Amino acid sequence: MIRYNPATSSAPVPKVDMPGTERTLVLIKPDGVQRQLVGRILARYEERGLKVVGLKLVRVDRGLAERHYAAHREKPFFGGLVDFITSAPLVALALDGPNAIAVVRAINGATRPHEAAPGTVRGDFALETAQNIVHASDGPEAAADELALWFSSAELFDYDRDVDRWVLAPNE
Ligand code: FUP
Repeated sequence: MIRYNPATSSAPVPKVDMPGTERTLVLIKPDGVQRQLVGRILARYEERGLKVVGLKLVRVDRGLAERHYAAHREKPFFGGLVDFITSAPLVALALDGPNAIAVVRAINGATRPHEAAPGTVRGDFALETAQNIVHASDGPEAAADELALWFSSAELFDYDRDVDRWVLAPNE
């Protein structure tokens, strides 16, 4: 089959349908904002090709923080985690792309920063598990739940980017 080549084709750019596209939630937590790392971290997702479809600065209340971390409610670190995430504004991000959930988790690195590879957000910027800079959804179900928790539908944007023809493979 002949593949569309954006470098040589004069044909209209085909609409890029993105099978396998996922949407995931990222939080740049209060430590990331306080340490003035928002731009650098956001750039990592953007440079990889992921599309920002939601973005806001939020001072989260305890109710939302407790719902977000409900899976950890019984853990000894739960109280400290909620205190930390409510202590100052954070950045909530919704990102789209092929395999976005796994791609973002790989960019962020391991939960425990001493296990995070250099080149990852946590491997480059964090030392402590309790202050590990970023959160990202860990699967499709968590992503759907967390996106609904953090963003209203009016805060999420579906739009095309011209660059997508250079980032995303066309449909077979
Ligand atoms: P992750 O999905 O990488 O954010 O990791 P977890 O869901 O396992 O943990 C959520 C958050 O709980 C971490 F970002 C930090 C905090 N945590 C601790 O403070 N201590 C721990 O031992 C484990 C997690």
